[in-house]
Amino acid sequence: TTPVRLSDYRAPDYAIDTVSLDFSLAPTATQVTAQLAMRPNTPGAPLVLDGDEVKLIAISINEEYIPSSAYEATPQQLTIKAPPREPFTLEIVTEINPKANTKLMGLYLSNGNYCTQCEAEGFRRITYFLDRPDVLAVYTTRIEASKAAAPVLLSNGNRIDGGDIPGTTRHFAVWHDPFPKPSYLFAAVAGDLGLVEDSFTTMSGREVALHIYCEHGKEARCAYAMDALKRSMRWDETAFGREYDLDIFMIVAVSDFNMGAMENKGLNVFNDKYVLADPDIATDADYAGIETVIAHEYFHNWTGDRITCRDWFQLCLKEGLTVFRDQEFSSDERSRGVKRIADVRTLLARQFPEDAGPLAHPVRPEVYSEINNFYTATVYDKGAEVIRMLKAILGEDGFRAGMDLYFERHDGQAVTIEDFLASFADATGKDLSQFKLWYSQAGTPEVTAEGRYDARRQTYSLSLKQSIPPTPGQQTKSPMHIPVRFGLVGPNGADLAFTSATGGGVEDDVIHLTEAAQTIVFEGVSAPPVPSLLRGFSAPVKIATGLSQTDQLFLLRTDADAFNRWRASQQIAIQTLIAETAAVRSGAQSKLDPAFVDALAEVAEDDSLEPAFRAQILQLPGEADIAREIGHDVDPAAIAGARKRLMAMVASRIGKRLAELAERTGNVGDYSPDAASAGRRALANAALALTVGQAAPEAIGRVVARFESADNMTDRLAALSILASNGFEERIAALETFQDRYRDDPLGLDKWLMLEAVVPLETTLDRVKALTTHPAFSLTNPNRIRALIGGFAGSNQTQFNRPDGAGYDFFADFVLDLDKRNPQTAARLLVSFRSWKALEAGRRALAEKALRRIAASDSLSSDTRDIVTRTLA
Ligand code: BAL
Ligand code: ZN
Repeated sequence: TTPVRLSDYRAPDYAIDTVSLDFSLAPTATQVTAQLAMRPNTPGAPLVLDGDEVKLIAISINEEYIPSSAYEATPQQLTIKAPPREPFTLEIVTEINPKANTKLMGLYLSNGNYCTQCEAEGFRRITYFLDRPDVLAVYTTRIEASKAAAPVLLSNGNRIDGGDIPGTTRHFAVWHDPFPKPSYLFAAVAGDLGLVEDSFTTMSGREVALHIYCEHGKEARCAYAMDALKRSMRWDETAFGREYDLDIFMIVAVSDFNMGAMENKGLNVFNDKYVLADPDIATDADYAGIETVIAHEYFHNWTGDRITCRDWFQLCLKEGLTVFRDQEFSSDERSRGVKRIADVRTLLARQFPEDAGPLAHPVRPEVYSEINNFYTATVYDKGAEVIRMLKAILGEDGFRAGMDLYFERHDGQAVTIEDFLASFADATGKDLSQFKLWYSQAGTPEVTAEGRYDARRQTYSLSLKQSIPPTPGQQTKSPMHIPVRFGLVGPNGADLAFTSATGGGVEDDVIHLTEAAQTIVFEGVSAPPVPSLLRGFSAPVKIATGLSQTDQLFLLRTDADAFNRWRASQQIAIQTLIAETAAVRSGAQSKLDPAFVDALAEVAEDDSLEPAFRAQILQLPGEADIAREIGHDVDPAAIAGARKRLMAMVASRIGKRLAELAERTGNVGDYSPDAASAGRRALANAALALTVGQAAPEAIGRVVARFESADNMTDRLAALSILASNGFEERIAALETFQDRYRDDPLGLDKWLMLEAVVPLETTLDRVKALTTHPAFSLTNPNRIRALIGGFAGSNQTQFNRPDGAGYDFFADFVLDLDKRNPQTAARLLVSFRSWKALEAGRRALAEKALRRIAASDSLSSDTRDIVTRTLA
């Protein structure tokens, strides 16, 4: 495939004002009749429509069939050579095969129900179309199907007609969406589904019907999603002044879905794992995930649907912004400080490695071969960080004024990052030209800080430097605008005042770092401070503060910023674990220092702190976190060994205290998914996980007892996860019990598959291989694949990276096979190799060999071809 470049963007030659679709549904031969009201922007230009595996049945212009010499049709394209120069109606009849559609793009069957996924380029698998986001049309959709097989018929907008078709066993429904939209937001669903109904009154007093559709029998599991939806609708009114606009809002939960969910106008389609919850099947984290995804898709109604992207390079325009909005929503609904820690954990785990490896790309990429591969942590999560920085720079009021102007100016349009930033610049009078580099320069900026206190002058000077490492296609970079939120922590733990700050760039508690190097001199500082920098993680950068462990322990105990207390604990742990990894590799004695472990216990037992925050402090960096920080010549076995030594020391030194803490925090009472109860469970489970490092029978027994007595999925899974992730013998019986309990429940079985895959033992590879033929597994369901294969490659550092390369070989075989059925899911799995260049030489060579074997296949999809090529480059 030829790469697509941002610089080649051209407005479309034709506009499509209205689209009238008529679906006659049948599993293997669905007929689609599309009537398009076409208007030439470039009269006389050939009309080139996109297609993908569609069969053309008939074509007419202004109700007259056109001769076959007037057009060229392939399954990938339909070209009308000389269309009318005046507006005209184009009618196209196509035939598609939903049953054979294993790519899960376009119209497909999931558990016998018809559903669609059109973003990014799936609509062209339904009919020939100008399948690009800057072609906005008003859609009317008629769906006709067997009444018995598909009593429910849904599409975007409001339902305007429907009924039986006399003399047949079929019926129909007609939906009309008055809001112009691009084809990627089209959706249709038909099937036999259960329904949960509710309603919402908007801020202007309009009544909106809320419908959630799911598999029959699962209705009771939709209650939390419905509640989250209503809270999201209210929040968007209060926080952004955004009101819902149709008479009905629908969510459909399906079991086969490539992504988390999809924001189709008025008809969101969801992966069922982001809708269905009850205490027996969902963990606290699942509940939080449902809340976030429900909110995210709903918020897209304004940031994505009402205002959409001009082209796919602008994906972050809707995704980064909408992730920011869902993060803010969850922060307001839960604990802001703890939510920030959780979001930064995700950013560090997913985006930082991407930015540091061969797949690095800017938040707004400038070239792509396959757009499906750009639904990345960089576009989503770093994209959200960019919005957060914009808010930090403009302030609360300036940010809101810019958002208001953006909504006012661009409602109903398909726009760019330039349009977005212009709204903020115009609303606030600020120059955002340097800030804009965040959209075009890839790579994680590295900031160093050095401070010096002058007791005689009572001054503190802080020198900050920034540099951005090279990334593919970008060797040199310019300094960025980095907002560094800060405090100068005095000896008693309170922030010190200062009378003035010279050297540029300080506004309230933010240093605006805009040069490659900047020295700020604070005057009137009464005592030597410990600088607390990047509070709340105010910018997605790496920072080297040069602080001693003593200073970091001081921040851990006293910093007014909860985020930086957490950050200090992680930094100390990471530095300790890096040193210990080196010790393991060189066969040296343990170098672990107990001071940090004692501080951990102190914070964990501090009842003045939120339990959820203390739980975060107790979650020590995982093997992947350590690997990321080491960054090169990574030996996963040595890292695991170092972590094991630390866990052993933690258990021996503070295990008893933590067991008691778990005991007194763990019994929360009847299960409720609220943030406070979830926080207490998280603290108890995190404490329990740190008691088993010596593999003492008593400690393991306590975990087994917790597994057996758990009355909710959170505690059950937490205990089972301790047994599995430590490879304890006791896991075998417990995994068996768990599997049996959830025998008929795919979402429960996913958790089981995942835990089987993360056991850090040599036997795991064979176990995973065997499980690919287990009845609970399915080669066509993305959730099963992500649980078992994704769990193995993404969360089992030692066994995926086996020194003999057998983990890579198995994984490569699996990806090659999956690529034939579902290229999008195969390509996403393959991203597990994104850090292969950072491995030590032996594993690196074996990983490269597996990647080259994938690359050598001549039947790769464009999705997998793109990932493997860039990964190897
Ligand atoms: N637009 C794809 C799914 C999502 O980000 O909401
Ligand atoms: Zn989104």
